Amino acid sequence: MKNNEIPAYAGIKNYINGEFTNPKSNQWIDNYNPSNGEVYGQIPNSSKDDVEQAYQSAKSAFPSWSQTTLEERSRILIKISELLEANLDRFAEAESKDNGKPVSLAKMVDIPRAASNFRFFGNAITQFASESHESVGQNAVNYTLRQPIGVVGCISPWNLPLYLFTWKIAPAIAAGNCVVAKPSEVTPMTAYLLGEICNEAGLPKGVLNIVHGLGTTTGQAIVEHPNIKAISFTGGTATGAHIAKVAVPMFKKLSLELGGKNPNIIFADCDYEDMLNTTVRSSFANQGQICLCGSRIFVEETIYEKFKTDFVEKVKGLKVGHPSEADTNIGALVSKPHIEKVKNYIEIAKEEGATILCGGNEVTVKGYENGYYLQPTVIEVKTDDCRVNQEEIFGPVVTIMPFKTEDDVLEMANKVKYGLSATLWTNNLKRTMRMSNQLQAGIVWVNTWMMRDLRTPFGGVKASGVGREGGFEALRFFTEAKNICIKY
Ligand code: TXE
Repeated sequence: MKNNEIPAYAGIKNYINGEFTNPKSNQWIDNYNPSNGEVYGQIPNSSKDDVEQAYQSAKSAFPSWSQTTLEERSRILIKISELLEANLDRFAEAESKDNGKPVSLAKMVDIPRAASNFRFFGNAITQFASESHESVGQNAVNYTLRQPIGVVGCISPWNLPLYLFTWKIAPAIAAGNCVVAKPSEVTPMTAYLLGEICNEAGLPKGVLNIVHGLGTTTGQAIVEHPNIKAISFTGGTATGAHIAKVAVPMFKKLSLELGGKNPNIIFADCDYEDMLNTTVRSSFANQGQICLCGSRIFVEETIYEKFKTDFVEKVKGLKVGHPSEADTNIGALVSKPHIEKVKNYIEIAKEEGATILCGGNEVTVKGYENGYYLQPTVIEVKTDDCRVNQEEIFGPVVTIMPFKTEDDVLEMANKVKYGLSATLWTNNLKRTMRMSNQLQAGIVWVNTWMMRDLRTPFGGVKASGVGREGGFEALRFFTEAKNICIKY
Protein backbone atom coordinates (compact mmCIF):
# COMPACT_ATOMS: atom_id res chain seq x y z
CA MET A 1 0.00 0.00 0.00
CA LYS A 2 1.29 3.44 -0.92
CA ASN A 3 0.22 6.66 0.70
CA ASN A 4 -0.29 10.03 -0.93
CA GLU A 5 0.28 8.82 -4.43
CA ILE A 6 -1.89 9.09 -7.47
CA PRO A 7 -2.83 5.49 -8.35
CA ALA A 8 -1.05 4.01 -11.33
CA TYR A 9 -4.38 2.51 -12.33
CA ALA A 10 -7.04 5.14 -11.96
CA GLY A 11 -9.85 2.73 -12.76
CA ILE A 12 -11.20 1.78 -9.34
CA LYS A 13 -12.79 4.40 -7.16
CA ASN A 14 -15.46 4.41 -4.51
CA TYR A 15 -19.05 4.63 -5.70
CA ILE A 16 -20.83 7.17 -3.53
CA ASN A 17 -24.06 8.98 -4.31
CA GLY A 18 -24.00 7.56 -7.83
CA GLU A 19 -20.56 8.99 -8.57
CA PHE A 20 -17.10 7.50 -8.75
CA THR A 21 -14.91 9.32 -6.26
CA ASN A 22 -11.35 9.09 -5.01
CA PRO A 23 -11.06 8.33 -1.30
CA LYS A 24 -10.54 11.16 1.14
CA SER A 25 -7.92 8.92 2.76
CA ASN A 26 -5.75 9.13 -0.40
CA GLN A 27 -4.49 5.66 0.47
CA TRP A 28 -4.22 2.91 -2.12
CA ILE A 29 -3.83 -0.86 -2.11
CA ASP A 30 -2.17 -2.89 -4.85
CA ASN A 31 -4.49 -5.20 -6.73
CA TYR A 32 -2.94 -8.47 -7.94
CA ASN A 33 -3.77 -10.69 -10.87
CA PRO A 34 -3.35 -14.18 -9.35
CA SER A 35 -2.89 -15.85 -12.74
CA ASN A 36 0.49 -14.14 -13.22
CA GLY A 37 1.27 -12.68 -9.80
CA GLU A 38 1.48 -9.12 -11.19
CA VAL A 39 0.04 -5.93 -9.77
CA TYR A 40 -2.43 -4.62 -12.32
CA GLY A 41 -4.09 -1.80 -10.48
CA GLN A 42 -4.72 -0.05 -7.23
CA ILE A 43 -7.86 0.44 -5.22
CA PRO A 44 -8.75 2.89 -2.47
CA ASN A 45 -8.14 2.00 1.14
CA SER A 46 -11.09 3.98 2.42
CA SER A 47 -10.98 5.58 5.84
CA LYS A 48 -13.61 6.33 8.47
CA ASP A 49 -14.26 9.63 6.68
CA ASP A 50 -14.97 7.82 3.42
CA VAL A 51 -17.38 5.46 5.17
CA GLU A 52 -19.04 8.49 6.76
CA GLN A 53 -19.46 10.08 3.32
CA ALA A 54 -21.02 6.84 2.04
CA TYR A 55 -23.28 6.70 5.09
CA GLN A 56 -24.46 10.30 4.61
CA SER A 57 -25.26 9.55 0.98
CA ALA A 58 -27.25 6.45 1.98
CA LYS A 59 -29.02 8.33 4.75
CA SER A 60 -30.12 11.08 2.34
CA ALA A 61 -31.44 8.54 -0.15
CA PHE A 62 -33.40 6.52 2.42
CA PRO A 63 -36.58 8.60 2.89
CA SER A 64 -37.35 8.53 -0.81
CA TRP A 65 -36.17 4.96 -1.55
CA SER A 66 -38.05 3.45 1.38
CA GLN A 67 -41.23 5.07 0.00
CA THR A 68 -40.61 3.98 -3.59
CA THR A 69 -43.31 1.58 -4.68
CA LEU A 70 -42.50 -2.11 -4.74
CA GLU A 71 -43.21 -2.22 -8.46
CA GLU A 72 -40.67 0.52 -9.12
CA ARG A 73 -38.01 -1.09 -6.91
CA SER A 74 -38.70 -4.38 -8.63
CA ARG A 75 -38.40 -2.81 -12.09
CA ILE A 76 -34.98 -1.33 -11.26
CA LEU A 77 -33.63 -4.55 -9.76
CA ILE A 78 -34.73 -6.52 -12.78
CA LYS A 79 -33.12 -3.93 -15.07
CA ILE A 80 -29.82 -4.36 -13.17
CA SER A 81 -30.16 -8.09 -13.71
CA GLU A 82 -30.69 -7.65 -17.45
CA LEU A 83 -27.72 -5.32 -17.75
CA LEU A 84 -25.51 -7.83 -15.94
CA GLU A 85 -26.57 -10.48 -18.42
CA ALA A 86 -25.89 -8.15 -21.32
CA ASN A 87 -22.39 -7.53 -19.94
CA LEU A 88 -21.65 -11.17 -19.11
CA ASP A 89 -18.31 -11.41 -20.92
CA ARG A 90 -16.93 -8.19 -19.48
CA PHE A 91 -17.89 -9.12 -15.94
CA ALA A 92 -16.70 -12.72 -16.25
CA GLU A 93 -13.29 -11.63 -17.52
CA ALA A 94 -12.95 -9.06 -14.74
CA GLU A 95 -13.93 -11.65 -12.11
CA SER A 96 -11.41 -14.13 -13.44
CA LYS A 97 -8.61 -11.57 -13.60
CA ASP A 98 -9.17 -10.56 -9.97
CA ASN A 99 -9.82 -13.98 -8.51
CA GLY A 100 -7.96 -16.51 -10.70
CA LYS A 101 -11.07 -18.62 -11.36
CA PRO A 102 -11.59 -20.01 -14.88
CA VAL A 103 -13.39 -17.49 -17.09
CA SER A 104 -15.69 -20.34 -18.12
CA LEU A 105 -16.78 -20.79 -14.48
CA ALA A 106 -17.39 -17.08 -14.01
CA LYS A 107 -19.49 -17.10 -17.20
CA MET A 108 -21.45 -20.17 -16.20
CA VAL A 109 -21.90 -19.58 -12.46
CA ASP A 110 -20.73 -16.32 -10.89
CA ILE A 111 -22.17 -13.67 -13.17
CA PRO A 112 -25.44 -15.45 -14.07
CA ARG A 113 -26.00 -15.99 -10.37
CA ALA A 114 -25.36 -12.30 -9.60
CA ALA A 115 -27.99 -11.47 -12.26
CA SER A 116 -30.37 -14.03 -10.71
CA ASN A 117 -29.90 -12.44 -7.29
CA PHE A 118 -31.28 -9.13 -8.57
CA ARG A 119 -34.05 -10.78 -10.59
CA PHE A 120 -35.07 -13.03 -7.72
CA PHE A 121 -35.28 -10.30 -5.09
CA GLY A 122 -36.86 -7.91 -7.59
CA ASN A 123 -39.67 -10.41 -7.89
CA ALA A 124 -39.68 -11.62 -4.28
CA ILE A 125 -40.29 -8.17 -2.80
CA THR A 126 -43.60 -7.95 -4.65
CA GLN A 127 -44.68 -11.22 -2.99
CA PHE A 128 -43.39 -10.49 0.51
CA ALA A 129 -46.56 -10.26 2.61
CA SER A 130 -47.07 -9.54 6.29
CA GLU A 131 -49.14 -11.64 8.64
CA SER A 132 -52.33 -10.41 10.18
CA HIS A 133 -54.36 -12.05 12.97
CA GLU A 134 -57.80 -11.28 14.15
CA SER A 135 -57.91 -11.45 17.96
CA VAL A 136 -61.18 -13.32 18.10
CA GLY A 137 -63.66 -12.19 20.74
CA GLN A 138 -61.61 -9.12 21.62
CA ASN A 139 -62.61 -6.79 18.78
CA ALA A 140 -59.00 -6.38 17.78
CA VAL A 141 -56.77 -7.07 14.85
CA ASN A 142 -53.03 -7.59 15.01
CA TYR A 143 -50.75 -7.27 12.06
CA THR A 144 -47.04 -7.32 11.42
CA LEU A 145 -45.56 -4.35 9.66
CA ARG A 146 -42.20 -5.01 8.03
CA GLN A 147 -40.24 -1.81 7.71
CA PRO A 148 -36.80 -1.30 6.16
CA ILE A 149 -34.06 -0.87 8.74
CA GLY A 150 -32.44 2.26 7.29
CA VAL A 151 -28.79 2.19 6.32
CA VAL A 152 -27.26 -1.30 6.35
CA GLY A 153 -23.72 -2.60 5.85
CA CYS A 154 -22.79 -5.48 3.54
CA ILE A 155 -19.28 -6.99 3.66
CA SER A 156 -18.30 -9.82 1.33
CA PRO A 157 -15.33 -12.10 0.62
CA TRP A 158 -13.14 -12.89 -2.39
CA ASN A 159 -14.13 -16.42 -3.34
CA LEU A 160 -17.40 -15.70 -5.17
CA PRO A 161 -16.99 -11.94 -5.41
CA LEU A 162 -19.99 -10.57 -7.31
CA TYR A 163 -22.17 -13.58 -6.52
CA LEU A 164 -21.95 -13.01 -2.74
CA PHE A 165 -21.80 -9.20 -2.93
CA THR A 166 -25.13 -9.08 -4.80
CA TRP A 167 -26.64 -11.86 -2.66
CA LYS A 168 -26.61 -9.28 0.16
CA ILE A 169 -27.18 -6.04 -1.74
CA ALA A 170 -30.17 -7.20 -3.79
CA PRO A 171 -32.42 -8.15 -0.82
CA ALA A 172 -31.21 -5.13 1.18
CA ILE A 173 -32.28 -2.61 -1.44
CA ALA A 174 -35.36 -4.60 -2.49
CA ALA A 175 -36.58 -4.27 1.10
CA GLY A 176 -36.20 -0.49 0.94
CA ASN A 177 -32.87 -0.01 2.73
CA CYS A 178 -29.91 2.02 1.55
CA VAL A 179 -26.54 0.32 1.63
CA VAL A 180 -22.90 0.92 2.43
CA ALA A 181 -21.10 -2.07 0.96
CA LYS A 182 -17.52 -3.29 0.86
CA PRO A 183 -16.29 -6.06 -1.41
CA SER A 184 -13.11 -7.93 -0.56
CA GLU A 185 -10.01 -5.85 -1.15
CA VAL A 186 -8.58 -8.87 -3.01
CA THR A 187 -11.37 -8.89 -5.63
CA PRO A 188 -12.81 -5.38 -6.01
CA MET A 189 -13.29 -5.17 -9.77
CA THR A 190 -16.78 -6.51 -10.44
CA ALA A 191 -18.21 -4.57 -7.49
CA TYR A 192 -16.75 -1.46 -9.07
CA LEU A 193 -18.29 -2.30 -12.45
CA LEU A 194 -21.64 -2.89 -10.74
CA GLY A 195 -21.79 0.82 -9.89
CA GLU A 196 -21.86 1.68 -13.61
CA ILE A 197 -24.68 -0.77 -14.17
CA CYS A 198 -26.71 0.59 -11.24
CA ASN A 199 -26.51 4.08 -12.73
CA GLU A 200 -27.55 2.78 -16.14
CA ALA A 201 -30.50 0.92 -14.60
CA GLY A 202 -31.71 4.11 -12.92
CA LEU A 203 -31.03 3.15 -9.31
CA PRO A 204 -31.45 6.46 -7.48
CA LYS A 205 -28.24 8.06 -6.24
CA GLY A 206 -27.19 7.00 -2.77
CA VAL A 207 -29.26 3.81 -2.55
CA LEU A 208 -26.10 1.77 -3.02
CA ASN A 209 -22.69 3.07 -1.96
CA ILE A 210 -19.54 1.02 -2.44
CA VAL A 211 -16.40 1.72 -0.46
CA HIS A 212 -13.23 -0.20 -1.19
CA GLY A 213 -10.50 -1.01 1.28
CA LEU A 214 -9.00 -3.33 3.86
CA GLY A 215 -11.14 -5.13 6.40
CA THR A 216 -9.26 -3.63 9.30
CA THR A 217 -9.81 -0.06 8.10
CA THR A 218 -12.84 0.21 5.81
CA GLY A 219 -14.66 -2.91 7.02
CA GLN A 220 -14.06 -2.03 10.64
CA ALA A 221 -15.38 1.53 10.05
CA ILE A 222 -18.62 0.11 8.62
CA VAL A 223 -19.09 -2.26 11.55
CA GLU A 224 -18.29 0.47 14.11
CA HIS A 225 -20.50 3.11 12.50
CA PRO A 226 -23.12 4.01 15.13
CA ASN A 227 -25.94 4.49 12.62
CA ILE A 228 -25.38 1.55 10.30
CA LYS A 229 -27.96 -0.62 11.99
CA ALA A 230 -27.41 -4.05 10.44
CA ILE A 231 -24.38 -5.92 9.17
CA SER A 232 -24.54 -8.77 6.69
CA PHE A 233 -21.13 -10.44 6.53
CA THR A 234 -19.66 -13.42 4.69
CA GLY A 235 -16.06 -14.42 5.34
CA GLY A 236 -13.77 -16.21 7.76
CA THR A 237 -14.97 -17.44 11.16
CA ALA A 238 -12.35 -15.44 13.08
CA THR A 239 -13.41 -12.24 11.31
CA GLY A 240 -17.06 -13.05 12.02
CA ALA A 241 -16.30 -13.47 15.72
CA HIS A 242 -14.48 -10.14 15.75
CA ILE A 243 -17.37 -8.38 14.00
CA ALA A 244 -19.83 -9.86 16.49
CA LYS A 245 -17.73 -8.51 19.38
CA VAL A 246 -17.97 -5.00 17.97
CA ALA A 247 -21.55 -5.10 16.69
CA VAL A 248 -23.39 -6.96 19.46
CA PRO A 249 -22.83 -4.33 22.21
CA MET A 250 -24.14 -1.77 19.69
CA PHE A 251 -27.30 -3.91 19.29
CA LYS A 252 -26.93 -4.24 15.54
CA LYS A 253 -28.76 -6.87 13.56
CA LEU A 254 -26.19 -9.41 12.42
CA SER A 255 -26.05 -12.08 9.75
CA LEU A 256 -22.78 -14.02 9.71
CA GLU A 257 -22.05 -16.57 6.97
CA LEU A 258 -18.73 -18.10 7.93
CA GLY A 259 -16.48 -21.03 7.15
CA GLY A 260 -17.23 -24.67 6.58
CA LYS A 261 -15.57 -28.09 6.71
CA ASN A 262 -18.29 -30.03 5.06
CA PRO A 263 -18.63 -33.81 5.05
CA ASN A 264 -19.33 -35.67 1.81
CA ILE A 265 -20.68 -39.05 2.94
CA ILE A 266 -20.75 -41.86 0.40
CA PHE A 267 -22.67 -45.11 0.94
CA ALA A 268 -22.15 -48.19 -1.22
CA ASP A 269 -25.77 -48.11 -2.46
CA CYS A 270 -25.43 -44.76 -4.22
CA ASP A 271 -25.53 -44.08 -7.97
CA TYR A 272 -21.80 -44.51 -8.34
CA GLU A 273 -20.98 -42.59 -11.55
CA ASP A 274 -23.11 -39.62 -10.63
CA MET A 275 -21.56 -39.57 -7.15
CA LEU A 276 -18.00 -39.82 -8.56
CA ASN A 277 -18.41 -36.96 -11.05
CA THR A 278 -20.20 -34.72 -8.56
CA THR A 279 -17.62 -35.47 -5.88
CA VAL A 280 -14.84 -34.23 -8.18
CA ARG A 281 -16.83 -31.01 -8.63
CA SER A 282 -17.74 -30.60 -4.96
CA SER A 283 -14.09 -31.06 -4.04
CA PHE A 284 -12.39 -28.78 -6.56
CA ALA A 285 -14.85 -26.29 -8.08
CA ASN A 286 -13.45 -22.77 -7.88
CA GLN A 287 -10.10 -24.30 -6.76
CA GLY A 288 -11.88 -25.63 -3.67
CA GLN A 289 -12.45 -22.07 -2.50
CA ILE A 290 -16.16 -22.33 -1.79
CA CYS A 291 -17.43 -22.50 1.77
CA LEU A 292 -19.78 -25.31 0.58
CA CYS A 293 -17.08 -27.58 -0.88
CA GLY A 294 -17.23 -31.12 0.45
CA SER A 295 -13.69 -31.15 1.77
CA ARG A 296 -14.01 -34.24 4.01
CA ILE A 297 -14.92 -37.34 2.06
CA PHE A 298 -16.11 -40.38 4.04
CA VAL A 299 -16.62 -43.60 2.05
CA GLU A 300 -18.32 -46.81 3.19
CA GLU A 301 -15.53 -49.36 3.58
CA THR A 302 -16.98 -51.91 1.14
CA ILE A 303 -16.36 -49.53 -1.81
CA TYR A 304 -13.49 -47.54 -0.33
CA GLU A 305 -10.64 -49.04 -2.39
CA LYS A 306 -12.59 -48.81 -5.65
CA PHE A 307 -13.59 -45.21 -4.92
CA LYS A 308 -10.04 -44.28 -4.01
CA THR A 309 -8.67 -45.59 -7.31
CA ASP A 310 -11.41 -44.06 -9.47
CA PHE A 311 -11.42 -40.72 -7.70
CA VAL A 312 -7.66 -40.26 -7.80
CA GLU A 313 -7.63 -41.16 -11.50
CA LYS A 314 -10.26 -38.52 -12.25
CA VAL A 315 -8.52 -35.89 -10.13
CA LYS A 316 -5.24 -36.52 -11.94
CA GLY A 317 -7.10 -35.80 -15.18
CA LEU A 318 -8.09 -32.28 -14.11
CA LYS A 319 -6.20 -29.61 -15.99
CA VAL A 320 -4.53 -26.88 -13.97
CA GLY A 321 -4.05 -23.91 -16.26
CA HIS A 322 -4.50 -20.26 -17.06
CA PRO A 323 -8.04 -19.14 -16.24
CA SER A 324 -8.72 -17.86 -19.74
CA GLU A 325 -8.02 -21.21 -21.44
CA ALA A 326 -11.25 -22.98 -22.28
CA ASP A 327 -10.12 -26.43 -21.10
CA THR A 328 -8.82 -25.27 -17.70
CA ASN A 329 -10.51 -27.03 -14.78
CA ILE A 330 -8.43 -25.54 -11.99
CA GLY A 331 -7.31 -21.91 -12.28
CA ALA A 332 -5.12 -19.92 -9.91
CA LEU A 333 -5.62 -19.60 -6.17
CA VAL A 334 -6.63 -16.12 -5.11
CA SER A 335 -3.40 -14.75 -3.64
CA LYS A 336 0.15 -15.46 -2.57
CA PRO A 337 -0.67 -15.57 1.18
CA HIS A 338 -3.56 -17.90 0.46
CA ILE A 339 -1.57 -20.42 -1.60
CA GLU A 340 1.08 -20.38 1.14
CA LYS A 341 -1.60 -21.18 3.73
CA VAL A 342 -2.93 -24.07 1.64
CA LYS A 343 0.56 -25.46 0.98
CA ASN A 344 1.27 -25.30 4.69
CA TYR A 345 -1.72 -27.57 5.33
CA ILE A 346 -0.27 -30.12 2.91
CA GLU A 347 2.93 -30.09 5.00
CA ILE A 348 0.86 -30.47 8.18
CA ALA A 349 -0.84 -33.50 6.64
CA LYS A 350 2.55 -35.12 5.96
CA GLU A 351 3.70 -34.39 9.52
CA GLU A 352 0.48 -35.95 10.81
CA GLY A 353 1.33 -39.16 8.96
CA ALA A 354 -1.36 -38.84 6.27
CA THR A 355 -0.76 -40.08 2.71
CA ILE A 356 -0.82 -37.70 -0.25
CA LEU A 357 -2.59 -39.84 -2.88
CA CYS A 358 -2.19 -37.23 -5.63
CA GLY A 359 -1.17 -33.61 -6.08
CA GLY A 360 0.48 -31.71 -3.27
CA ASN A 361 2.71 -29.49 -5.38
CA GLU A 362 2.65 -26.12 -7.04
CA VAL A 363 2.24 -26.06 -10.82
CA THR A 364 4.23 -23.85 -13.17
CA VAL A 365 2.00 -22.70 -16.00
CA LYS A 366 4.06 -21.74 -19.06
CA GLY A 367 4.04 -18.01 -19.66
CA TYR A 368 2.55 -17.37 -16.20
CA GLU A 369 5.36 -18.64 -14.01
CA ASN A 370 4.55 -16.31 -11.10
CA GLY A 371 0.87 -17.30 -10.88
CA TYR A 372 -0.54 -19.14 -7.86
CA TYR A 373 -1.28 -22.60 -9.21
CA LEU A 374 -1.60 -25.74 -7.12
CA GLN A 375 -2.32 -29.36 -8.05
CA PRO A 376 -5.65 -30.74 -6.88
CA THR A 377 -4.68 -32.75 -3.84
CA VAL A 378 -6.23 -35.83 -2.25
CA ILE A 379 -5.07 -36.75 1.24
CA GLU A 380 -5.86 -40.11 2.83
CA VAL A 381 -6.12 -39.56 6.56
CA LYS A 382 -5.80 -42.19 9.27
CA THR A 383 -8.11 -40.55 11.78
CA ASP A 384 -10.84 -37.97 11.49
CA ASP A 385 -9.49 -35.77 14.26
CA CYS A 386 -6.27 -34.69 12.53
CA ARG A 387 -5.87 -30.99 11.73
CA VAL A 388 -6.36 -31.27 7.95
CA ASN A 389 -9.66 -32.96 8.64
CA GLN A 390 -10.80 -30.44 11.22
CA GLU A 391 -9.61 -27.03 9.99
CA GLU A 392 -10.89 -25.12 6.98
CA ILE A 393 -8.20 -25.21 4.26
CA PHE A 394 -10.25 -23.45 1.55
CA GLY A 395 -8.18 -24.71 -1.36
CA PRO A 396 -8.00 -27.62 -3.83
CA VAL A 397 -7.38 -30.11 -1.05
CA VAL A 398 -9.68 -32.88 0.20
CA THR A 399 -9.28 -35.65 2.74
CA ILE A 400 -10.66 -39.16 2.35
CA MET A 401 -11.14 -41.99 4.79
CA PRO A 402 -13.35 -45.10 5.11
CA PHE A 403 -16.16 -45.70 7.59
CA LYS A 404 -17.93 -48.83 8.82
CA THR A 405 -21.38 -47.86 10.07
CA GLU A 406 -23.92 -45.09 9.80
CA ASP A 407 -23.40 -44.19 13.47
CA ASP A 408 -19.63 -44.00 13.02
CA VAL A 409 -19.83 -41.64 10.08
CA LEU A 410 -22.49 -39.49 11.69
CA GLU A 411 -20.29 -39.01 14.71
CA MET A 412 -17.28 -38.08 12.59
CA ALA A 413 -19.32 -35.80 10.32
CA ASN A 414 -20.59 -33.81 13.30
CA LYS A 415 -17.29 -33.76 15.17
CA VAL A 416 -16.01 -30.46 13.73
CA LYS A 417 -16.56 -26.93 14.94
CA TYR A 418 -18.30 -26.00 11.69
CA GLY A 419 -21.80 -26.82 10.46
CA LEU A 420 -22.47 -25.27 7.08
CA SER A 421 -23.42 -28.03 4.64
CA ALA A 422 -23.30 -31.82 4.30
CA THR A 423 -23.69 -34.10 1.30
CA LEU A 424 -25.09 -37.60 1.48
CA TRP A 425 -24.93 -40.24 -1.26
CA THR A 426 -27.38 -43.11 -0.78
CA ASN A 427 -30.53 -44.57 -2.26
CA ASN A 428 -31.82 -45.77 1.10
CA LEU A 429 -34.79 -43.60 2.04
CA LYS A 430 -34.86 -44.44 5.75
CA ARG A 431 -31.16 -43.73 6.08
CA THR A 432 -31.62 -40.47 4.17
CA MET A 433 -34.28 -39.34 6.61
CA ARG A 434 -32.37 -40.45 9.70
CA MET A 435 -29.12 -38.85 8.66
CA SER A 436 -30.40 -35.62 7.18
CA ASN A 437 -32.27 -34.97 10.43
CA GLN A 438 -29.18 -35.59 12.54
CA LEU A 439 -26.41 -33.96 10.50
CA GLN A 440 -25.38 -30.69 12.15
CA ALA A 441 -25.54 -28.42 9.12
CA GLY A 442 -27.63 -25.63 7.70
CA ILE A 443 -27.92 -27.38 4.33
CA VAL A 444 -28.03 -31.11 3.53
CA TRP A 445 -27.76 -32.25 -0.07
CA VAL A 446 -28.79 -35.80 -0.86
CA ASN A 447 -27.48 -37.25 -4.14
CA THR A 448 -26.47 -33.81 -5.41
CA TRP A 449 -24.30 -30.84 -4.48
CA MET A 450 -24.69 -27.07 -4.58
CA MET A 451 -28.09 -27.21 -6.15
CA ARG A 452 -29.50 -23.94 -4.92
CA ASP A 453 -33.07 -22.71 -5.08
CA LEU A 454 -32.99 -19.04 -4.14
CA ARG A 455 -36.23 -19.40 -2.17
CA THR A 456 -34.58 -21.68 0.39
CA PRO A 457 -32.68 -20.53 3.49
CA PHE A 458 -28.91 -20.45 3.37
CA GLY A 459 -26.60 -20.42 6.38
CA GLY A 460 -24.86 -22.53 8.96
CA VAL A 461 -24.85 -23.68 12.55
CA LYS A 462 -22.02 -23.73 15.12
CA ALA A 463 -18.92 -21.83 13.91
CA SER A 464 -20.40 -21.52 10.43
CA GLY A 465 -22.40 -18.55 11.56
CA VAL A 466 -25.73 -17.16 12.67
CA GLY A 467 -28.73 -16.06 10.66
CA ARG A 468 -30.06 -17.16 7.31
CA GLU A 469 -29.89 -15.61 3.88
CA GLY A 470 -32.00 -16.43 0.86
CA GLY A 471 -35.66 -16.13 -0.04
CA PHE A 472 -37.96 -14.45 2.47
CA GLU A 473 -35.38 -15.10 5.22
CA ALA A 474 -33.18 -12.41 3.64
CA LEU A 475 -36.10 -10.00 3.35
CA ARG A 476 -36.93 -10.69 7.00
CA PHE A 477 -33.33 -9.97 7.99
CA PHE A 478 -33.32 -6.67 6.13
CA THR A 479 -36.59 -5.48 7.73
CA GLU A 480 -37.75 -4.81 11.27
CA ALA A 481 -40.97 -6.53 12.27
CA LYS A 482 -43.40 -4.31 14.13
CA ASN A 483 -46.62 -5.62 15.67
CA ILE A 484 -49.56 -3.22 15.39
CA CYS A 485 -52.66 -4.03 17.43
CA ILE A 486 -55.86 -2.14 16.64
CA LYS A 487 -58.94 -2.49 18.82
CA TYR A 488 -62.20 -1.63 17.15
O1 TXE B 1 -11.66 -13.51 4.86
P1 TXE B 1 -11.96 -12.35 5.81
P2 TXE B 1 -10.44 -13.66 3.90
C1 TXE B 1 -12.45 -18.15 4.98
C2 TXE B 1 -11.40 -19.00 4.39
C3 TXE B 1 -10.29 -18.03 4.14
C4 TXE B 1 -10.42 -17.16 5.34
C5 TXE B 1 -9.84 -15.81 5.19
O2 TXE B 1 -10.99 -19.96 5.31
O3 TXE B 1 -9.05 -18.62 4.07
O4 TXE B 1 -11.81 -17.06 5.55
O5 TXE B 1 -10.30 -15.19 3.97
C6 TXE B 1 -13.56 -8.05 5.52
N1 TXE B 1 -14.13 -5.73 10.07
N2 TXE B 1 -13.41 -17.70 4.02
O6 TXE B 1 -9.16 -13.10 4.38
O7 TXE B 1 -10.69 -11.77 6.30
C7 TXE B 1 -12.57 -8.28 4.40
O8 TXE B 1 -12.00 -7.08 3.96
C8 TXE B 1 -14.93 -5.74 8.99
C9 TXE B 1 -14.68 -18.34 4.04
O9 TXE B 1 -10.91 -13.09 2.63
O10 TXE B 1 -12.96 -12.83 6.76
C10 TXE B 1 -13.47 -8.93 3.37
O11 TXE B 1 -14.23 -7.96 2.69
N3 TXE B 1 -14.65 -6.40 7.86
C11 TXE B 1 -15.70 -17.57 3.33
C12 TXE B 1 -14.38 -9.81 4.23
O12 TXE B 1 -14.34 -9.22 5.53
C13 TXE B 1 -13.52 -7.12 7.82
C14 TXE B 1 -15.27 -16.94 2.07
C15 TXE B 1 -13.91 -11.27 4.36
O13 TXE B 1 -12.59 -11.26 4.83
C16 TXE B 1 -12.65 -7.17 8.92
C17 TXE B 1 -13.97 -16.34 2.17
C18 TXE B 1 -12.99 -6.43 10.08
N4 TXE B 1 -12.21 -6.41 11.16
C19 TXE B 1 -13.09 -16.75 3.12
N5 TXE B 1 -11.59 -7.96 8.59
C20 TXE B 1 -17.02 -18.22 3.13
N6 TXE B 1 -17.60 -18.76 4.18
O14 TXE B 1 -17.59 -18.18 2.05
C21 TXE B 1 -11.81 -8.40 7.33
N7 TXE B 1 -12.96 -7.87 6.85
